[in-house]
Amino acid sequence: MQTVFITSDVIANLYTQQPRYTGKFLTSVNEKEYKAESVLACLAVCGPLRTCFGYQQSTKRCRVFDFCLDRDVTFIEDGWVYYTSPSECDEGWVTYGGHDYMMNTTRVSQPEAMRICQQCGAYLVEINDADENNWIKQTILKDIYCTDKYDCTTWTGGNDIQTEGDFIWGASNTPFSYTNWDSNNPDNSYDLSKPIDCVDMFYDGQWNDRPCDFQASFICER
Ligand SMILES: [Ca+2]
Ligand SMILES: [Ca+2]
Ligand SMILES: [Ca+2]
Repeated sequence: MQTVFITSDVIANLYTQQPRYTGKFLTSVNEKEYKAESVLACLAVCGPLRTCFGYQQSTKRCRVFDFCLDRDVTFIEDGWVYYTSPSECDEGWVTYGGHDYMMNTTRVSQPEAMRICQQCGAYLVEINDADENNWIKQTILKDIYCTDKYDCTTWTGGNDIQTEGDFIWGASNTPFSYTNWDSNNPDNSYDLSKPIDCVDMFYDGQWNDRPCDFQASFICER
């Protein structure tokens, strides 16, 4: 197996070699492959929008991806070395029940939260049963508290945008099979000037409906 060393400070500062992908074939829907004379040339092809790339020295092939995930590793292919750019997506994941979760405390609208999760190869959290809800409450929401619980909520991926009162999980487009609504919610009421069609969670793990442009923390799941 060949080893490609990072010879440039530029690469070293922007990207980290990922030993777990070395010598593997990585596939992803967003993959593109190019000829590149060197790792540096490959990086140049990547451009600033890519978060992951691979280079095979012997064939001078370069593959670029929007992101690299463990589940995208398909088979052994000697000589490939992969690099990923350190980003918000790399740290803070906690595993439960075969899924990873990451809390992001930046307050954004629900559509923006969905976009950020997607960028990390994940989706805005979809809560499928009481166990998952309890775990989120006890682990991810455990340090959150505010006097008015409406002030410090966390987005889930739920909405009733399509049909009022029919709640679905946005990423998988599936109806709620489990719910943990707060006793006064969903009330489809808050600010009557706009639709109240997105679902967030109070710190006690109960759910609420509110306008999708409200700014809240959010949890990505993958
Ligand atoms: Ca889930
Ligand atoms: Ca609604
Ligand atoms: Ca509400």
